[in-house]
Amino acid sequence: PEGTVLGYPRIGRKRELKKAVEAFWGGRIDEAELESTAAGLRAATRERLAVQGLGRADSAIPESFSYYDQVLDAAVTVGAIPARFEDLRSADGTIGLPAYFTIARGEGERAPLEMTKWFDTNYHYLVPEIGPDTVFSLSSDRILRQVQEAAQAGFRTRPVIVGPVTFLALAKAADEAPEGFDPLSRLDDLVPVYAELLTALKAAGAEWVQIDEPALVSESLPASVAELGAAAARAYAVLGGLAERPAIFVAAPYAALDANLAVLAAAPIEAIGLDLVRGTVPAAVAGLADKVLVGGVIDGHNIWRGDLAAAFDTLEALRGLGAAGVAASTSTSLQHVPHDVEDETKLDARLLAWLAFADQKVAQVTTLARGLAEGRDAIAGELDAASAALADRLSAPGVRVDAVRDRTAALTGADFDRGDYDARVAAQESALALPALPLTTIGSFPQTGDIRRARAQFIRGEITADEYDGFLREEIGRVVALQEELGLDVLVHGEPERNDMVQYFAENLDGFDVTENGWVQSYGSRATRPSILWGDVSRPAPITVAWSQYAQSLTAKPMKGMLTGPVTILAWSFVRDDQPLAETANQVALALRDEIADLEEAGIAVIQVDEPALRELLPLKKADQPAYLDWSVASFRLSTAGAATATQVHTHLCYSEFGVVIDAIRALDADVTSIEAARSRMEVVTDIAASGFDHGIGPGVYDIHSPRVPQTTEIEALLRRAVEEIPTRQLWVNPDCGLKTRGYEETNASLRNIVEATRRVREDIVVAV
Ligand code: THG
Ligand code: ZN
Repeated sequence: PEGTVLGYPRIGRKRELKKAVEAFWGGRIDEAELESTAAGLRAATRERLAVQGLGRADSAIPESFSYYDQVLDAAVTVGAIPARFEDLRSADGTIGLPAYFTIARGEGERAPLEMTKWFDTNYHYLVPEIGPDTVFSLSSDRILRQVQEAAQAGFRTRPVIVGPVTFLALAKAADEAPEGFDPLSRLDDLVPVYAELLTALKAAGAEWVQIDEPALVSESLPASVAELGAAAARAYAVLGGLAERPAIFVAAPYAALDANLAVLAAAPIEAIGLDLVRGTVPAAVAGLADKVLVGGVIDGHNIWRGDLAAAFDTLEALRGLGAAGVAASTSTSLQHVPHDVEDETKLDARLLAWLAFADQKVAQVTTLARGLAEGRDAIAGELDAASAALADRLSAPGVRVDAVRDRTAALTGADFDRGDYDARVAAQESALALPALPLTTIGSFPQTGDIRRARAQFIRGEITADEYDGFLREEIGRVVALQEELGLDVLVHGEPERNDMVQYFAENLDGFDVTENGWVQSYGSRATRPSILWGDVSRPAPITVAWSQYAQSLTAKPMKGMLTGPVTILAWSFVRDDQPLAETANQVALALRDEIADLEEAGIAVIQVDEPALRELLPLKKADQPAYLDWSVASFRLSTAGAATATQVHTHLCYSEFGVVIDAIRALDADVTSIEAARSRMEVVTDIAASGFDHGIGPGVYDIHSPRVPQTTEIEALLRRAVEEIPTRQLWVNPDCGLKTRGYEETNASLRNIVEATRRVREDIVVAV
């Protein structure tokens, strides 16, 4: 076919999959009912894709469903599960749905697979654990059954699976593996199982298979690009050489394939997928003459309708490489965008015309495919309509606002610099008078059913703004009283007024809109609704000030003002693509800078600007990383550098890979940084100490991602390890992350233990001094 997409959202336009999966976990529906809901979603997807113009019988429709995660799907298909879950296999060795979910979510003392970011997206996958003794064997026929299910409904679809190189490149060494073990060393043992799968897929009626190998584009994995290429050459020599197999389409989304294009071109496969949104049309290489090149010209990462004529030009340039065929596609799976613009009823019609969610992108692909088949004239109307929408977008009110642009244009170096750190420490010490090892929390307190109910009632108009306001004030009062009773030193108001730490700011800044139904899977059954940043950003009025001021009025202890940083606001939104991210980030930063000034004016002396997503947008290509770190760090500094010397600026970062960004964290120049550390048993403090980091640091002592309450002795041991490696004057005590997803029972017990552990460690410090 001349057009396809690399994958489609799986959660359902009304999040039907989330609801069914969570009902199954809760015992409210049985496995058969879950299977039947999922089959209904798959059927609806095939039908939908066919209606948008993808062929029913030519393998253009991907079979890309997943109950939880595509990497877990691959692990279960090839039987590569950790030893601690082996007993969950059925008598015949297969891994059923309940076992699949247990591996994803853990059970009692059996930890689940670790979760981490999928390339440079906001999607999280489950990390396979591979050791020297991991046995690879086909352990699930789910993908075969989906191909057969499609055939029964009159479709010939194209099964999609994460490829063997990417699977191993993303895996971590199993606990029992020897030091230095590399999962990629097991490639030759894994490939035969993929071979068996391909042969079975052919027998099940699949004419094509899509094997996703995004690892081949990444320069940010433990294996080098050359090592990954060598692995791909070995794997695809075997798979391509099979007598009985479907045609093989290897997709390489998320960035340019660069040198590994030559590897795939030389392999005995039939089609190669290129990301031509992140990458450009490559130079010709040997081996293309018998390949189909699938040009990923429609952005799978973003929701803009975009420049369709330019996309068609790109496909025509791709034709110049002399491949056997060229097809139109998306740059990545559409799992990263919501289902359908048609489900938005409240967005401005003008904005709607600029957008393309998954269904609209499928239609764009089929338009381009028609152009490839029939010539440019056949689609001139569609190309012109897209160009007109783009022109309208560029000239629409709010997209370019002179006052906002004048302000960013006038910035100078001094606007990014807070001044001498030692002077800040002295001023803050006398302003705040905190004890050694000051105790604080990251910001949010549990979002109880009562809070969510009140918000829903307010949105539906069932309670008045005054009633809702009163409810929130009461909630803040309770949270402040609790922290005083516990004996924390720097308090927070708990953020009951926020649904989501990005959406809340998007709702209160100009230049953004939020969606009603624009859900995108984040991990497993969880999703977010990324906001749409479409115009120049400014702050029409103070956002958080009244809440912080009210909370401060309830206590003599310092109350922390709570903001989300510019990089995270960008990372967790769909961002305009018509100007450099650096420019957009500076606009957001200036809005936050104004908010900080207003917080100070209202008497707030400690202000936290969270950047949990700082690591997330790091480009996959090494050459792009320094520029990214420059502008991202600069935007944080711009947001905070207006703060007074005596104002203590905090930041918080969630994920643990600090090695990569430690220099950037230092460059943020926050007075205090809190980070995740409990799960790694404080190992990260060694990196911090070794890096010479000399500002305040709060390595988390409580893993809030688990319902477990840490014991006092355990926390005390973590703190003592931190005290050994990091000077006491730098150290803060806090949980790993916000408490939003926890219940009050665990929160109270855990915080009480943290306070007691800190008291014990403080005693020894005082004695030692
Ligand atoms: N906000 C936004 N993006 C994020 C996070 C966030 N991306 C990364 C990380 N945090 C992802 N983590 C989660 C954790 C929980 C949920 C989603 C992403 C979650 N979502 C609810 C659900 O799926 O039921 C819906 C929440 C809602 O009603 O808005 O629980 O914190 N922007
Ligand atoms: Zn966090």
